Amino acid sequence: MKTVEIFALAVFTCVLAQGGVNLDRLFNQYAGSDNIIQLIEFSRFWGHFDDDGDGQVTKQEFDRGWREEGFPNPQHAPLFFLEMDRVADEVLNSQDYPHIFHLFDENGDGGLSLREFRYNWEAFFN
Ligand SMILES: [Ca+2]
Ligand SMILES: [Ca+2]
Ligand SMILES: [Ca+2]
Repeated sequence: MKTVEIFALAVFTCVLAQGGVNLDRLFNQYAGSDNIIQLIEFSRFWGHFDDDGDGQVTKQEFDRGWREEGFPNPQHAPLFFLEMDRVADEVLNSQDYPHIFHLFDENGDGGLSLREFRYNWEAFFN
Protein backbone atom coordinates (compact mmCIF):
# COMPACT_ATOMS: atom_id res chain seq x y z
CA MET A 1 0.00 0.00 0.00
CA LYS A 2 1.21 3.47 -0.84
CA THR A 3 1.67 6.01 1.89
CA VAL A 4 -1.21 8.08 0.53
CA GLU A 5 -3.53 5.10 0.73
CA ILE A 6 -2.49 4.33 4.29
CA PHE A 7 -3.12 7.94 5.20
CA ALA A 8 -6.56 7.91 3.54
CA LEU A 9 -7.42 4.71 5.37
CA ALA A 10 -6.29 6.17 8.68
CA VAL A 11 -8.45 9.26 8.17
CA PHE A 12 -11.42 7.11 7.20
CA THR A 13 -11.01 4.87 10.25
CA CYS A 14 -10.73 7.94 12.44
CA VAL A 15 -13.98 9.36 11.03
CA LEU A 16 -15.74 6.06 11.65
CA ALA A 17 -14.41 5.76 15.19
CA GLN A 18 -15.62 9.26 15.94
CA GLY A 19 -19.11 8.31 14.76
CA GLY A 20 -21.72 7.29 17.31
CA VAL A 21 -23.83 10.34 16.76
CA ASN A 22 -25.91 10.68 13.63
CA LEU A 23 -26.33 14.43 13.23
CA ASP A 24 -28.96 14.14 10.51
CA ARG A 25 -31.14 11.99 12.72
CA LEU A 26 -30.59 14.24 15.70
CA PHE A 27 -31.50 17.26 13.62
CA ASN A 28 -34.67 15.67 12.27
CA GLN A 29 -35.72 14.58 15.72
CA TYR A 30 -35.84 18.19 16.96
CA ALA A 31 -36.46 20.20 13.79
CA GLY A 32 -40.00 19.01 13.16
CA SER A 33 -41.76 19.12 9.82
CA ASP A 34 -40.34 22.50 8.72
CA ASN A 35 -36.80 21.07 8.81
CA ILE A 36 -35.56 24.12 10.70
CA ILE A 37 -34.57 24.22 14.35
CA GLN A 38 -36.08 27.24 16.09
CA LEU A 39 -34.86 28.54 19.44
CA ILE A 40 -37.58 26.69 21.34
CA GLU A 41 -36.57 23.41 19.71
CA PHE A 42 -32.91 24.15 20.29
CA SER A 43 -33.68 24.79 23.97
CA ARG A 44 -35.67 21.56 24.16
CA PHE A 45 -32.69 19.74 22.74
CA TRP A 46 -30.31 20.90 25.49
CA GLY A 47 -33.08 20.67 28.07
CA HIS A 48 -33.30 16.92 27.53
CA PHE A 49 -30.18 16.64 29.70
CA ASP A 50 -32.19 18.04 32.61
CA ASP A 51 -32.74 14.80 34.49
CA ASP A 52 -34.54 16.17 37.53
CA GLY A 53 -36.64 18.58 35.45
CA ASP A 54 -35.83 21.71 37.47
CA GLY A 55 -35.11 23.73 34.31
CA GLN A 56 -31.37 23.82 34.98
CA VAL A 57 -28.81 21.54 33.41
CA THR A 58 -25.98 21.10 35.90
CA LYS A 59 -22.49 20.08 34.93
CA GLN A 60 -23.20 16.58 36.26
CA GLU A 61 -26.41 16.24 34.25
CA PHE A 62 -24.65 17.51 31.14
CA ASP A 63 -21.73 15.15 31.57
CA ARG A 64 -23.95 12.13 32.11
CA GLY A 65 -26.30 13.06 29.24
CA TRP A 66 -23.42 13.63 26.87
CA ARG A 67 -22.05 10.17 27.56
CA GLU A 68 -25.45 8.46 27.40
CA GLU A 69 -26.10 9.99 23.97
CA GLY A 70 -22.73 8.81 22.73
CA PHE A 71 -21.86 12.38 21.71
CA PRO A 72 -18.29 13.02 20.52
CA ASN A 73 -15.30 13.54 22.79
CA PRO A 74 -16.96 12.77 26.14
CA GLN A 75 -13.67 13.48 27.90
CA HIS A 76 -14.21 17.11 26.91
CA ALA A 77 -17.81 17.33 28.11
CA PRO A 78 -16.84 19.50 31.11
CA LEU A 79 -15.14 21.91 28.72
CA PHE A 80 -18.17 21.98 26.39
CA PHE A 81 -20.31 22.75 29.42
CA LEU A 82 -18.15 25.76 30.27
CA GLU A 83 -18.22 26.90 26.65
CA MET A 84 -22.00 26.78 26.62
CA ASP A 85 -22.53 28.42 29.99
CA ARG A 86 -22.74 31.86 28.36
CA VAL A 87 -24.45 33.50 31.33
CA ALA A 88 -21.87 32.05 33.64
CA ASP A 89 -23.71 30.67 36.65
CA GLU A 90 -22.63 27.05 36.37
CA VAL A 91 -25.97 25.84 35.02
CA LEU A 92 -27.37 25.77 31.50
CA ASN A 93 -30.87 27.16 31.18
CA SER A 94 -33.08 29.46 29.13
CA GLN A 95 -30.61 32.32 29.69
CA ASP A 96 -27.81 30.47 27.92
CA TYR A 97 -29.63 28.84 25.00
CA PRO A 98 -30.36 32.06 23.05
CA HIS A 99 -26.66 32.95 23.05
CA ILE A 100 -25.60 29.55 21.78
CA PHE A 101 -28.43 29.60 19.27
CA HIS A 102 -27.19 32.89 17.81
CA LEU A 103 -23.73 31.41 17.37
CA PHE A 104 -25.23 28.53 15.42
CA ASP A 105 -27.58 30.74 13.38
CA GLU A 106 -25.05 32.12 10.94
CA ASN A 107 -27.42 33.98 8.63
CA GLY A 108 -29.40 35.32 11.59
CA ASP A 109 -32.80 34.31 10.24
CA GLY A 110 -33.94 32.84 13.55
CA GLY A 111 -33.73 29.22 12.45
CA LEU A 112 -31.04 26.60 12.10
CA SER A 113 -30.83 24.75 8.83
CA LEU A 114 -29.29 21.32 8.78
CA ARG A 115 -26.19 22.87 7.26
CA GLU A 116 -25.84 25.46 10.05
CA PHE A 117 -26.49 22.83 12.70
CA ARG A 118 -23.96 20.39 11.29
CA TYR A 119 -21.27 22.95 10.63
CA ASN A 120 -21.41 24.54 14.06
CA TRP A 121 -21.85 21.27 15.89
CA GLU A 122 -18.61 20.10 14.34
CA ALA A 123 -16.89 23.41 15.04
CA PHE A 124 -17.94 23.28 18.68
CA PHE A 125 -17.61 19.65 19.60
CA ASN A 126 -15.22 17.86 17.27
CA1 LIG B 1 -31.56 19.77 36.49
CA1 LIG C 1 -25.78 29.62 32.63
CA1 LIG D 1 -30.28 30.31 9.96
